[in-house]
Amino acid sequence: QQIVISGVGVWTPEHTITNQELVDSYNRYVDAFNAEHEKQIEAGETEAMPYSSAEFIEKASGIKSRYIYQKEGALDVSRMRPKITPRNDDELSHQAEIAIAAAKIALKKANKQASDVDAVIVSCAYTQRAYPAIAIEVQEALGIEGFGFDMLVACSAATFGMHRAFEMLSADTASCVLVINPELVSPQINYTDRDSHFIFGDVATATVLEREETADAPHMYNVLSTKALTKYSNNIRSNFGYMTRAEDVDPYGPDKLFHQAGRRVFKEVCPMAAAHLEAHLARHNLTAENVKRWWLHQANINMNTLICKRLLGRDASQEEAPVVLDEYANTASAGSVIAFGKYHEDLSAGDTAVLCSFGAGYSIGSLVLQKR
Ligand code: CO8
Repeated sequence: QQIVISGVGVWTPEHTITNQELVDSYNRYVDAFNAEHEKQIEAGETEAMPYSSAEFIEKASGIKSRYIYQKEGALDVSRMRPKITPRNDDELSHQAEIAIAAAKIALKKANKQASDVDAVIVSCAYTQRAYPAIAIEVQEALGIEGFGFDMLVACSAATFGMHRAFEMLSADTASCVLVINPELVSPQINYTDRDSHFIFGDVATATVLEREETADAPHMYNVLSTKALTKYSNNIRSNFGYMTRAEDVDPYGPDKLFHQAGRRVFKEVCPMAAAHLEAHLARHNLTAENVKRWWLHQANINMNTLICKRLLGRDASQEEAPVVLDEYANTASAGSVIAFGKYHEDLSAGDTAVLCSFGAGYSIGSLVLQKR
């Protein structure tokens, strides 16, 4: 039976931070730190913090700006983290709120009511609590009968969530699945680290998957197949977790936030992703030349350029492999879904396209799609 993606939704926060705003705040923090530690720095006991630069950021990453759920606090040098007001247990949680906003857009695109859905997967890099599942909170708020669960797969959470939906639909354990990626990542960004302060932005994306018999929307994609790969690596890591309280360590320490060996990630993940995609296409007797559009993970412009060069033997155009990094930055697992959401309506029936994530884990997830 044919499984289709019948709708996709992208919810974008209202606040932005440009590279220059980010750098100005970080550099003020550096001045304050270096002044405060002047004596230790002179004595060689402490290293002076280096400045960040907007030019470096754009050149190294392709990022010009990013969205943030709550801007207050993130650029305040006495705080350097967003200020998010806690909500009571009987109020809708922040992450459920943005998940629902994306889900509603995806449902509308798919011509579906919440009552048509019978499974909800919330899949993202972090959930704001362990339980009850954000997916079950979303299910309740939307009035969905059935079941829901949360999944964490960092950069590949969105594709792996879609894979699970594909399998549930194939196995007939669900008839219409909502996969939601509320990537509220800003609380995990170390705004005092110039190597990573620019990388991430907040967003929420959602997709609706169902069998073709029930699907009825103007722009739908057959899922021809899925392919996943994971390989353990410490090069992208966050040690934040529920054990921190018992470990008597600083809950805000830098190792508790996102950190990475970016160069190594770049070197190791690019060839893995290209080989993975070639192998996936080969299953359908296809090569890269047969692919009309690539909705690739959006971590770094140079990564996407390199992967496309490996696959095509040349640069890919913005039309072939749309980039949303400049506006959204890296949004963990949601990047390829944003690219898909914004650039999928113009393809013709029968066109082949690929959606693919790659990153922390390491994890790679792909779907070979065909426009209906
Ligand atoms: N301003 C000025 N200079 C800087 C800055 C800055 N902001 N940052 C670094 N530099 C300096 C470095 O210190 C270095 O100086 P030196 O040569 O003196 O040591 C020099 O610039 C060059 O630094 P790099 O070699 O690190 O620079 P690169 O060209 O490699 O670019 C990148 C750095 C952009 C990080 C690049 O390596 C990269 O993108 N790699 C791939 C990273 C990647 O894809 N990561 C995946 C991210 S994980 C993910 O997608 C989801 C995880 C879960 C979500 C987490 C949410 C919080």
